[in-house]
Amino acid sequence: MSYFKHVCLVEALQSANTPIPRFFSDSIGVCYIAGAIKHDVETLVMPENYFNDAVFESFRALLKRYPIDLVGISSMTGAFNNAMKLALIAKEHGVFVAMGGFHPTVLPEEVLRLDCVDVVVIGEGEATFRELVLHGLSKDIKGLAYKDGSGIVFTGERPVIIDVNSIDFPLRSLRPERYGEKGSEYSIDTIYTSRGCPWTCSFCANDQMHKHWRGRSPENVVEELSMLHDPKKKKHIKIWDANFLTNIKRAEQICDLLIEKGLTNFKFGTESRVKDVIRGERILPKLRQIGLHLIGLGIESPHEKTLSLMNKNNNLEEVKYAIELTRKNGISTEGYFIVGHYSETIEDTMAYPEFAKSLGLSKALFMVMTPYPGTKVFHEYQNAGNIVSYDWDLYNNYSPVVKTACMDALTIVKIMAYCTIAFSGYRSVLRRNSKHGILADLLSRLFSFISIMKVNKSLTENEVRNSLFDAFLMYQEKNPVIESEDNSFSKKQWMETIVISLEHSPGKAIDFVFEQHGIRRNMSIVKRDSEIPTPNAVISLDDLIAFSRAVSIDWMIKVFFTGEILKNNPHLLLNSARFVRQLSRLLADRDLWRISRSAVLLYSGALEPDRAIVRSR
Ligand code: B12
Ligand code: SF4
Repeated sequence: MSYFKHVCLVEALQSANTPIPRFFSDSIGVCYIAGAIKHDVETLVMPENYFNDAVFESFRALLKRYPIDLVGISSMTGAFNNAMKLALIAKEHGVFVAMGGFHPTVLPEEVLRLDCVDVVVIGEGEATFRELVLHGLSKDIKGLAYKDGSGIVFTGERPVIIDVNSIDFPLRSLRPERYGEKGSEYSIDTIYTSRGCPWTCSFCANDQMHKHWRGRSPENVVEELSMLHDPKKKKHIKIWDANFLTNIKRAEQICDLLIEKGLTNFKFGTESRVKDVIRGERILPKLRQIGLHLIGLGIESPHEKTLSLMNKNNNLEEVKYAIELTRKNGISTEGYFIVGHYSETIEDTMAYPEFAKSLGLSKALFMVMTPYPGTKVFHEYQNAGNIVSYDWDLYNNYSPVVKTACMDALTIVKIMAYCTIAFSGYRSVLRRNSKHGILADLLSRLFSFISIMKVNKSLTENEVRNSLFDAFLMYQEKNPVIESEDNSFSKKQWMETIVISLEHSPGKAIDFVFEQHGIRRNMSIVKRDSEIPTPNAVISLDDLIAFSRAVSIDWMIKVFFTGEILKNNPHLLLNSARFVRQLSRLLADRDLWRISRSAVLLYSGALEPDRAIVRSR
């Protein structure tokens, strides 16, 4: 008979969720913990609603409904304040609280300073948590830290799990319904085919938790995938191993088995190291065959010196070659870059987007250097006095918590915005054939830049406005005129020059001027300092920020999820019962109406700026 019998597990939400669907968590970490104890307890539950504050209410309701005697909370650093809230709620109900995951593993003393946390599970939690459930708190269970009368007790290190095939599959069925799909049926889901990583990049906390690389056998992986496979519904499975391609032979065997068993109705995405892609050249066609469509590569910087300071163990030639290989094999690549390295200057950093473009990446994400506790960069930046904030809510890769020798925190944000703007380019805008098309395209780009900046709760609205505007001015200085790549516009002549202004405040604006000369088009960006009202379409940055406030991240996540599921499975729309259900759900969504109304106002306000005045009255 186990000591704890009624367990609730919950992954604390990141305080700031980036609106990038691939990075939304599927709570797999806690599903692993659930898998380890599923036969030992009478009650095993998880609260509803991952992506908004309703999780707290749902958690409270579970604590009232079941006789929960143990709550297990998972926390990364950026989620720690939410983890604390959950622990406080559990304590209000007098429940024993265990916390695990990256943040408590690295900073157990800090976590145990809270009265609402009873024990920290350090490292991989399956075996440790199971022993805790079975026997209750004991100094004989390795991998725990807890308080006793005289201070904090560390029970000794628990080694990582060597036989990773022995780990129970994550108990996906425990997850609550998410946008109409039950926990084991998620169309967008995560799998780990290995644990750990053989490398030690200076900014990564991997070696605090999962340590060296251990791969599951191909048979074991394919058994789990066969449970996820649905011939009628294409699922998007993220292979979120630290490095899926560490063992190429193993990856190839996984492909072979999937092909042999006909388990190929998947859309896979994964992350890898540049060198592993090169080593894996031979199997790229097979990876494509099983449905791999995207590989994320940590490129980090276009400067060799920085790469070597970060212990990246690859050079820029290899980066170019790896991307060429994936392109040849029909696999898209997404590059991750970190802005705010050591002694890189503003000029050095402004080279990022040009480099990213030259690589032919499908997407590039520019993030800011974030020194997660326990990493090498944490100590380096701390020793140099360069960490400017220990507010864990800001540890999300988009809010700068450091300064460098050459940039203060706000400059780092501006440069991040600059990189995003400069990478995104304007060639697609130039393909639009009407003023309406151009305006809609520009608005959606600006909205996505603002949405990423919104994650940064340390910025005031004024700072968001200034940073974005300054980033455009920096872009304008470097790129006063952008030419269309396409030269086939003779049949679709713009009738006139089209001008759209981005207004910072009265008398301070940037004009985007679109011109057509025969078969070519171009866009010039011109700074304008004049209070004389312009006859052009005007996008007010204030209106845009107000609009982005109206659209919650939670709502965006819902839209992205639904969009992704339908993109992978257009036939679902043809299923009339499902279609009617979807449609009626959509029409009943009040937020949709509210947001559509704000979007129409923003759009029409841009076309006829006077209407913006009417609206604000
Ligand atoms: C896969 C991965 C992701 C995935 C999945 C993340 C997720 N939430 O599950 C994706 C791509 C979505 C992702 C996104 C982000 N990630 Co990430 N990611 C990783 C990666 C590469 C591997 C992690 C892994 O192997 N997990 C395997 C699973 C089984 O482990 P686990 O979830 O940690 O759970 C185990 C233990 O932690 C423990 N445990 C966990 N919870 C609990 C709870 C209890 C009660 C107990 C007892 C035990 C326990 O037991 C579990 C089973 O062994 C690591 C780097 C690395 N190589 O480790 C970075 C890493 C975890 N990510 C990190 C970060 C910062 C992020 C982002 C915030 C970045 C961003 N803004 O985009 C987002 C956050 C997204 C989110 N909503 O959670 C940091 C975390 C550092 C920190 N101290 O917080 C890491 C370490 C990378 C780094 N920079 O150092 N990430
Ligand atoms: S960043 Fe990637 S390659 Fe580097 S140590 Fe972390 S998981 Fe390994």
